[in-house]
Amino acid sequence: MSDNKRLRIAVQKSGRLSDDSIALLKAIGIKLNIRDRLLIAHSTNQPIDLLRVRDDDIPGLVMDGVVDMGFIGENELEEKMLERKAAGKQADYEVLRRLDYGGCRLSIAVPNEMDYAGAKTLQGKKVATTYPFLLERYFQEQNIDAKAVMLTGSVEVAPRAGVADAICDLVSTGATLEANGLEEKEVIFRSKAVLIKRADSEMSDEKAELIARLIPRIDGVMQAKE
Ligand code: PRT
Ligand code: ZN
Repeated sequence: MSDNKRLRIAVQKSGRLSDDSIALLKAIGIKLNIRDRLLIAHSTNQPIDLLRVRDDDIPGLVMDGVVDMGFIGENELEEKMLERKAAGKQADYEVLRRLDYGGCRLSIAVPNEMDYAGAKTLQGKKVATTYPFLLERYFQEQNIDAKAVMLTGSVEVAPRAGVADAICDLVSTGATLEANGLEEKEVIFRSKAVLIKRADSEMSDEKAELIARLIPRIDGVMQAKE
């Protein structure tokens, strides 16, 4: 890790984005020696190291220049960007490519029995979410005075538990909402995985050239899948 000449790429250690991100790196010819418990994986044929972390940490690692690139869901990226801006922290990054996996939407859902007549119904209500900054932005855009209640897990049970009136959570098939007696009402953000790069100018020419060689290969792999 201390070798600053090697390109550092952050990937989710274990979760929905891990397998597709690693598969993409392998498909563009990067040989990786990944050992399950280890934070770092070195490529055996390229000057590249993988940093394997929780997805929540990836935007900050890129924005702080700790890693050169990262694979992340746009939902997490946008939320962290808003959070950092609110805290007066540097929040710049560059999107290199939008990828073809990790698709989902961040939606507001309400209990089946709620009399819902548009977003205004949420006025004065509490909405449980893991994405308070994205949700607050939506409330502002819609001129709704409602409260985002932060929960890092089990968001979908919040209404039944009496913690909130509605929820705002990621949805892909909708099965989780249905199983919890909730109905999707408003899509507030559509997300896919993206490959991002640090935006500062500190990057060496060697690293910039390596990235410039990798990107067309990513395009090739994505085109081949279409
Ligand atoms: O441990 P770590 O912090 O790294 O992982 P995590 O638990 O925070 O994230 P993870 O692996 O669950 O998700 C990583 C990223 O995958 C998310 O940030 C999204 O960009 C993307 N993604 C795509 C999803 C989903 N689809 C998804 N369906 N992330 C979460 N879900 C969850 C959702 O929160 C809900 O609980 O799946 C459930 C809903 O799914 P359906 O199919 O029932 O609608
Ligand atoms: Zn996470």
